[in-house]
Amino acid sequence: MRSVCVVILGLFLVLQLAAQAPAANAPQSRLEWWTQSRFGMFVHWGIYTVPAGEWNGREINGLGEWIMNRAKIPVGDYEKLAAQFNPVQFDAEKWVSIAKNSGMKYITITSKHHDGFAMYGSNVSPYNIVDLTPFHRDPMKELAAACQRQGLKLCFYYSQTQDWHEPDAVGNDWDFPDERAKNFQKYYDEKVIPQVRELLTNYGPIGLIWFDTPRNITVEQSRKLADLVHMLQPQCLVSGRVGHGLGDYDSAGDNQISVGAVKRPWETPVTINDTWGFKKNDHNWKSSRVLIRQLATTASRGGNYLLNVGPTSQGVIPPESVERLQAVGKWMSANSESIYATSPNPFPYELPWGVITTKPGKLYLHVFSWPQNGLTMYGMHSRVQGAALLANRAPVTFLQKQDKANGVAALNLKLPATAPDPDDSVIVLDLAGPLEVDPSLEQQPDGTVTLPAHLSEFHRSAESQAQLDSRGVVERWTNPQDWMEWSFKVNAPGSLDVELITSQQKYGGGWDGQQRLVVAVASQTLSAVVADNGALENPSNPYWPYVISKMGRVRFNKRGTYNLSVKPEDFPAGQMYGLTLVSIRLRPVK
Ligand code: JFZ
Repeated sequence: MRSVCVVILGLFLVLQLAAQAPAANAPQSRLEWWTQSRFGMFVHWGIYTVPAGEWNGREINGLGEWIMNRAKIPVGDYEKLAAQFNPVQFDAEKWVSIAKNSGMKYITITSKHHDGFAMYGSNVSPYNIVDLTPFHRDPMKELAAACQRQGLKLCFYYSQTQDWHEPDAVGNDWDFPDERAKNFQKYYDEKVIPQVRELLTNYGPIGLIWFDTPRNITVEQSRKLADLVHMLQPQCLVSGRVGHGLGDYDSAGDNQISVGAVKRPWETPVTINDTWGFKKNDHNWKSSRVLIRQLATTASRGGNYLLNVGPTSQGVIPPESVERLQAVGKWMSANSESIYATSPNPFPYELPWGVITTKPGKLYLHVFSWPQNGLTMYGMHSRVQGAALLANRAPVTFLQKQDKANGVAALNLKLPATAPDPDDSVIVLDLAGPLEVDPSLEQQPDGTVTLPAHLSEFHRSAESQAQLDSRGVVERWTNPQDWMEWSFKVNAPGSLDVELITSQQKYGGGWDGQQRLVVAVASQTLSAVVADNGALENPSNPYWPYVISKMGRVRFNKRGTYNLSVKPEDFPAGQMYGLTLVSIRLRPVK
């Protein structure tokens, strides 16, 4: 038993190290403040907030900050918005305290978005807020001072490749349709490099530069930008979207929270409604419950949560955003210990009731779905010496059993009847020694077994199109030669219903069913066709629920380790997306 534990501990440490290894190009010290923060504010602010989603009396679909592109507004017309941009209600101290009171540790603001308009006083181009608007102030100077005073890091978003104002840059094909006439290098040398230099010279210490949409930038151009940032401010981070993997950390797709084991430090940018830049008709606000759970979930997967606000042309952060940030702040004031400077979930799989974060000697259980009869956890080999509700330190009664006969190490927590915090009640466990967990997949106390695609042994044929995306989902399984298998432990024998959980594409939309699959487990085989038999909440994206397909029922007669395989039997030809597999789920028959 002892040696098994040591091996497991060893495996766990290796997994932990891999999960936290920084990018080769980022020294640990540069990343430290950032990985400890876990939570930042994104601010999209520019002259696109004057039209606020409407052009010539017509509502323009898409993101508010993309209106120039979506409505194909000529440069000469768009430029006129500058004269109407006068954010007299802008108050840097207020913005920074809204961020700070919600628990955020840094602010990343658009210094220049794709429209090319600099939101700071630039000597490189007169196309900027100080020179062209009646406001004539430099909000970045004021934010830098307010951040210094209130102890937050200021960071700049900078669109390096797209610049719809410049004839030589990428993106504007309505004013500058002749692609061959474009000299990207000239735009890059004469605007991008000197503007990035200004941003890192005139505003004190900058936490990071959030480059975006690398598009067709070359390796040399990405590298020179990253080097320039590090040369001017060695502690300043470079975002993954600088291009060619040259950033100090990875950026997930917008509004995507990865589920798989991400090997590099990563961040997810998230909108509170559906736009980054203010749109007057976008009222699709996420609830504060969704935001709190996304923050905890991102931390449990080792990432940073960058939550966006889109202030108006008056300089006001929408009250709907402020309300929600205040609710997150209220939760953080009691629970931030379970977010800042935490390490991810030590188990390779997700738990049915919520998510886990850790610190040396501590395990934080973020309970989203409050169990009726207390909470039982398997696989905890560390001895627990105390348990309490984090928010008020109320002790939680617990019992830990090491049942060697069947290999189940169970921890039982006795809980009050109702959730103390319906958004996320955090229970903190005090560990007597180093963290030791059993990383193998096993049936959970509620009887379910979840077999995630990213933890399978995936037998891919040479012609396979399938790949694991950054969510930990297998996309484009179209090849009938590919198959998957898992091994897992059954703790409570009996009959289980087998379900296949599939997803839309990473950025939403696109789902193919009708594939016939064979599931083999415990000397039984099930043959079924992938169909839409219901929806399941998608933790990565509230707008695109997963699809449940019923595969049939299997019986396990005794405890033990089993192998389950999924093999194609008949795949329809010519599918565009193929199977997009999240997991196999086995659930006890009611
Ligand atoms: C970009 C911008 O175009 C957008 O306006 C906003 O600033 C956002 C934060 O970033 O949009 C993207 C960039 C990358 C992805 C999605 C949207 N992506 O990788 O999924």
